[in-house]
Amino acid sequence: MSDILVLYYSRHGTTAELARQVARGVDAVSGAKARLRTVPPVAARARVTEEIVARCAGALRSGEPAMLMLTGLAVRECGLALAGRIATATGARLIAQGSNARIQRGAGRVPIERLPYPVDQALAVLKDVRHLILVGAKAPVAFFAYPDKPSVLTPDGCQVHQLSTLAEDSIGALEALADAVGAKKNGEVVQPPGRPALPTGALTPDTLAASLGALLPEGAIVADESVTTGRGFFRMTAGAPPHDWMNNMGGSIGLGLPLATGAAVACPDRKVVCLEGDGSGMYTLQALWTQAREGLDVTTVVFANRTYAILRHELSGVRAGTPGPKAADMLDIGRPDLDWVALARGMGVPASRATTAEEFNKQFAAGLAAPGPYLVEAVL
Ligand SMILES: Cc1ncc(C[n+]2csc(CCOP(=O)(O)OP(=O)(O)O)c2C)c(N)n1
Ligand SMILES: [Mg+2]
Repeated sequence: MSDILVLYYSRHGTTAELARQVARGVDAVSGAKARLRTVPPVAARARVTEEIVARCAGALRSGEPAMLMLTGLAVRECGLALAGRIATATGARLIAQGSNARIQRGAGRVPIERLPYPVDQALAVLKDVRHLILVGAKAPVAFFAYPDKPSVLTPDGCQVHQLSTLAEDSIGALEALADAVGAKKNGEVVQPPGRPALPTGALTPDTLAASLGALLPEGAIVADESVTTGRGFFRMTAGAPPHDWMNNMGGSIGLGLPLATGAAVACPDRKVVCLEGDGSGMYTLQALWTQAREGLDVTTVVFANRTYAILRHELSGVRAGTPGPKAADMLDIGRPDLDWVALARGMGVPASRATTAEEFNKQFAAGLAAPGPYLVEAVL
């Protein structure tokens, strides 16, 4: 029988003793020999050079339109506060990368929008920028190559300055840049509190956004795989009480439900809200059973538009012509329609179906009020 390795962090004095106990347990149960190893401390992030900070400060002082594009630690509360001070001092605009692992947002924090996914919208946002300063972010490019549209989203004549990479110390870099441009402590403009009114009428991406904005609880953790339905969710939730927002980072699928499950395990004292596309949700719906079994406090909303809407948009974006019946059928997830209420209940999660904004408001609020998992199928 091979040895079993027990890894532990040695940050606390009691950890080593606990790890020894675990190892003795492993020995007793498995008959194997447990070996103990400490996990090496996480290496400090590399600091950026003074030259880079000076170059970025020069760009900000040039008088030409500048923008900071942020991600990683720079879109947590403290990074955003520093970026906000720099914006106040220099007139630079702020934007987050299109995908961000975790943004801290809501009332009292420096508000930030993400670079839009659709190429035309992204081009419009970046059109006048002459200096783009990347803080942990990568230079923006289109997700796909579309005929007659650029892949590089920055306009001609825009200089791109990399203040810090994702692996580097973005917070230290922002502190140094704030000093270099004479940004004032507490000079940042923060988001005032404000919620939209509860929406009425048809259930649409806009009314869903308003309902989220009206009801999102303080301290919520949002796991967002809403794909096309959620593109306007940021605007309507900007003034909600402080919360964390986690996005899918790329072209993978099925992240939302397990991400919400993990967040609820990690933070049992916070409400987790999972925003899930119906197509994406089908890849990992067994996470609902874990939520039921572990009594996890997750309210899931499934956007039942009965289609892979994004792939329809992409097909027309690459000018593939009008899809024939076979191609169209590949993008459709009806026939039969998925019954998310039955799927959720079948895994032990109480659920209901909303077809109007009024129904959604009531059911989403009920889900939030329940201490365990709940699922709302929002029929679009
Ligand atoms: C593993 C994998 N398979 C397929 C895809 C292609 N894909 C991207 S988004 C998507 C469907 C998203 O559908 P849904 O969650 O219903 O959101 P909607 O587009 O309807 O808003 C698919 C199939 C992918 N990105 N990864
Ligand atoms: Mg869909």
